[in-house]
Amino acid sequence: KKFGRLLLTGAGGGLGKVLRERAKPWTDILRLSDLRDVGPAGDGEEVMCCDLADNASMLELLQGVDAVLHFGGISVEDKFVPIMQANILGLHNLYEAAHKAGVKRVVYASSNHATGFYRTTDVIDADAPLRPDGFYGLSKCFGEALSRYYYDRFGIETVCVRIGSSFPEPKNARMMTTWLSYDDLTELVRCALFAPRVGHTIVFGTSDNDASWWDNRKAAHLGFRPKDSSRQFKHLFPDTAERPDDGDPATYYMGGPFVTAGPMY
Ligand code: NAI
Ligand code: 15L
Repeated sequence: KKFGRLLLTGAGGGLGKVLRERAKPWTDILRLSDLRDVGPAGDGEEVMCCDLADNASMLELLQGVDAVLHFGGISVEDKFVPIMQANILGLHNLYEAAHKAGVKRVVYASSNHATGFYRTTDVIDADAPLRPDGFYGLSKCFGEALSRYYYDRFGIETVCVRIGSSFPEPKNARMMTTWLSYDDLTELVRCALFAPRVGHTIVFGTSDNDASWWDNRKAAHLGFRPKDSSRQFKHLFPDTAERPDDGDPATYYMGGPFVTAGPMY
């Protein structure tokens, strides 16, 4: 199966660039959007740059779209107002426009920071109560609740991917647990897009790392099987298995440095 037109938001960002390369086989036309310039449209691409917070532009952006990979927005802790614009108002604009355009499915880049205030000694699944670690995490909680509402009200399916840390390689000891390789990200997004029935699903996005805080059994219907593991980078962070509780909240909360970054006023 292939989509006619797939929209990728955040196409100029770290993960957007990865998916721009890899989403081509899934669609006849890949529509790219971002606030920043994403360069000219290549083969099978369309470029329509706009601000997620601009409702009129978003109505245009979603026209003719079958499914959405929503990777745009503020991706780190920030002051409330910019987060509200991009990630809260932006999410509302996206789903209102998606509903009007008859979009069937959205893959939403949520974040582990929706549950960042759990302890690193806990193991949680998709039904654990939300415990955001800042305004950014709160905005992801809003996106998860909003997408739940649009499924219950209008039947738009969404897979909320609570991405751990998706970078070429783990950057610190915490990321040995949270790392999601680009190949596994691609496979997870593919599963989220093409699994027959997803309703409203929450899945944690990590590779098959030796340590994990997250139990994905409730997302088994996606059929996602990670192939990579942070194990290959063990030499970079040899003391990962026994990270001492040194009294630093960035060590004992899952959200790591995001817990200590905020609140920002
Ligand atoms: P990024 O910051 O590199 O990319 C986000 C893109 O969104 C940027 O190109 C930015 O210009 C665009 N953007 C920001 N505000 C916008 C607005 N108002 N209107 C339109 N576009 C706007 O972030 P990255 O790492 O690529 O993450 C992509 C998504 O995945 C984000 O939603 C982020 O929260 C989420 N995520 C990423 C993780 C990671 O490890 N990379 C971990 C957890 C979640
Ligand atoms: C996120 O949500 C961020 O978008 C990303 O930049 C990483 O810092 C990641 O979480 C993380 O928790 O490592």
